[in-house]
Parts: sequence; C-alpha cells; structure tokens
Amino acid sequence: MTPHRIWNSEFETMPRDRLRALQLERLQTVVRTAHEKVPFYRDLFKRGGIAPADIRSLDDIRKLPFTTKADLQSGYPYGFFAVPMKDVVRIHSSSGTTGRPTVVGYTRGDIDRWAELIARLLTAGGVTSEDVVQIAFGYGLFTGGFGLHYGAERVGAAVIPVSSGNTQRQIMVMRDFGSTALVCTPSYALYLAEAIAEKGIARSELALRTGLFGAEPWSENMRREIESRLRISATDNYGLSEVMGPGVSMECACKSGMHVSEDHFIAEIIDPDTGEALPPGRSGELVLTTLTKEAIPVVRYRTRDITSLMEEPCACGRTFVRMTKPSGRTDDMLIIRGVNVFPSQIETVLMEMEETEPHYRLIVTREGALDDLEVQVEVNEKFFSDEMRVMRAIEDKIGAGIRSALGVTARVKLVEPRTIERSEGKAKRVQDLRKPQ
Ligand code: DLL
Repeated sequence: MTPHRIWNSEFETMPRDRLRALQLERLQTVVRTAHEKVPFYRDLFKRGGIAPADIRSLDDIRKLPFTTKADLQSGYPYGFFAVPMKDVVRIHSSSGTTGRPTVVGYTRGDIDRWAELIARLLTAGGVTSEDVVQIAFGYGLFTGGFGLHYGAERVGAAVIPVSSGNTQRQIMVMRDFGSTALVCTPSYALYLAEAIAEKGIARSELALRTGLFGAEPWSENMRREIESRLRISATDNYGLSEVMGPGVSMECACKSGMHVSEDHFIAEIIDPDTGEALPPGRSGELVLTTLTKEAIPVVRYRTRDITSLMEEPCACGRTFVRMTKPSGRTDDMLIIRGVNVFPSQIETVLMEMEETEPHYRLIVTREGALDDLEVQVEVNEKFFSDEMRVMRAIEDKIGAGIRSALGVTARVKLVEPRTIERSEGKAKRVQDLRKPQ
C-alpha cells in the first residue's frame, strides 16, 4: 500500500498534547481579539459574565456564549469584521436563502491559511502536482470555486477554473483537457456521470481518477453510486462560509470521517435543544471556533449541522479528530407526524433499491392536522413498465423500506427517468409546503 500523503505533517500529525497547547494559546488570542475589536462580542461576553482572562484551559471554552446565524445576520454587512477594510483583500457571502446573507471577509493572511487548508484537503484526497483539477464549483460570492482554486494552485496542480454549470462544456473540458480530478457537489458529479453516459463517451477517453466533493450532505450509498458511475475514488470535504468556506474538514484515503484541521478550528458537539456539550461519539450540533482567522474571528458558532466526533486514531497518521458525514442540518430536519426525518436517511434507503435512480424529491404537505410525505423517485429504465401493477409493487417495496428504516409512512411515487430536475450546485430536494414559501 502506498503511504498516506500528508501536506503538512508537522501540524496534521502533531501529538495531541502539543496540539491542545497550541489550541489554547490560539483560543486565548482569538477571544482577546474578538473582545477588543468586535463590539458584538464585547457585549455578548459581558452579558455572559465572562472576560478573556477567564479562558485558562481548553475546557473553559464552554464558558463562552454561542454565536448564531441570526447574530451574524444582525451585523450585516460588516459588523463582525475585526480589521479595517484596508486589511481586507477578499469578500464572499452566503447565498442568503435563509434570510439576509452573511458577508465574510479575508485578510491576506486568511487567504494564505485558506490555501494551506485546501492544500491539505486536496492532498488527503490524493491530488498532487501531477493532477489536472477541474473546479466545477461556482466562482463568485460562493466560497467553493475560489476557495478550492488557490489550494489547488498551492499543491502545484494544473487548475481549470471552469466554474459551475454548462454541462456540455464541462464534459468537453474533462475529455479534451484531460482532467484527472473533479471538484464539485456530489449531486453535480452524478449529473455529469449521467450526461457523460448519455453522450456515449467511453471511459477510456477520460483521464479522471479522483473526485473531491462537498458543500451538501450525501450518503455512503451516493458515494458508491458516483464512484461506480464515474469509476473514480470520491472523498468528502466540509466547510461553511461563516467560518471560512471549504477546508474546515476533509476525508483522507481511509474515507471514514473528515479530519477537522484542529490547529485552525475547535470543534464541539452540543445537544441542539439544551446547548449542553456532548461527549465524543454522540451525535449533535457541530459548534466551531476559528483559531487563526483575522478578518472575522468566530467564537462558538452554531453550524446547525448534525454530526459526531471520533477521537480514535486514524490509519492515515493524522492526529486530528474526525467528524462523521453530516446527516443534515437542524433546520432541514423534517418532522413528519412527530417523527424526525433527515432527507439523507431517505436517500440511504432509495439508493439501496436497484429499481430506482439516485434522483429524488421530497414533498411535504399537511392535510388537516396530518403531515403527508411524498417521495418522488425516478425509476430505472430497466424496471420501467406500462403496467400499473408492476410499478405499484416497486412503490410498495420502497415504502416498506422507508417505514422499516425511519418509522415513518411515506407515499412513494415513481416518476419516469430524467424527469427530476438536475442540480449544477447544491441540490434542492425538499419542498416543505407546510411552511410559508
Ligand atoms: O458550502 C462551503 C463549501 C464549499 C464546502 C465547497 C465544501 C466544498 P456554504 O454555502 O456556506 O458553504 O454552506 C455551508 O453546507 O453548514 C452544511 O450544511 C453544508 N455542507 C457543506 N459541506 C458539506 C458536506 C459551503 N461535506 C453548509 N456534507 C454547511 C454535508 C455539507 N453538508
């Protein structure tokens, strides 16, 4: 077996006691800076009865209040900046689908560290200076395109900044420019795989060997589907604009959890209802604190992403904790007749059925006092039939699968192949018509 490639062994394999000492030192600095430079934090700490000098150990982080998305939104646009605009060299923003967008800034040092973190991510996913990296994330206010770009250059790869969309051009570029690594959302990777097959392009015409996917939840079954359709190895990576963008955590070749770059971030898991810290292994809401961000230090940010932390050592040699694939967000969780349902759990069931394609949509409505969940999923061409009876039997089988896995009854509706809208970025699979749109 080839040894695991690590971009920055000094930090990525640092003994945990040294790492913890480094984290404490950096945490103290961040809390001091946030207190000194950002009025919001000064007020927040004051209301919480805490002063920077009270942070004497890493566990003291729990004394600090949380920061929420609503807090960041209240500072729109620059209320959270800890440096003057002359020191800011880049601005990105969240899409603002849930209210006001959050605007994030980066100093030159932040951009430099971001490239370092992305270089770690790409190296963990098997990318080297030999690779031709096709970046099909949007370049723009979204952090995906530019974020991955600078890290790929740092690794020394040949970067193709094709950006998102225009699927036919993506395929042309992939084939003619000899892309060896693909960077995009998992749902777009699947769409590309389908479009490549439809075009009748032989696998031997493509040099693609690896894919680095993130920015949305995807199940293990979805990974298998993408790996077999594109015949590549696929790794996951996680991040969010409020905290930096991509590069917070990434999978290594072991593909068993994403290593959090703990020299730059502290990760905690809390019970989303009580705010209580949860021990390793327990699933809850991820809370992140930045340790090195200059333009916007973020203290105990409630990500709303549901995951758990694994402290066991990893075979790759990295000493950073790993987070499991986020199952979803607290605000994406559907409550169907009292049962908590994450779309990714339904995806897992659907992907186990050979009769269906990995394209689905969930529609939630309310009839009187009762919630109704409709699962629309494309039927595989091979199983498509004009006979109602045959289709009904497949629907019943899927319904039974969902009931036994999630304890919820869903109405399953098979739809014809290629009728569900494909996504070029983050897939929108849920329509909750109970909420005002
Ligand atoms: O999606 C940053 C990013 C870009 C990450 C490219 C990875 C690759 P936002 O648009 O602010 O930033 O969305 C952040 O997306 O809170 C999660 O809910 C979700 N998310 C991101 N990565 C993953 C992942 C970027 N690997 C939000 N698995 C986060 C599951 C993810 N969810």
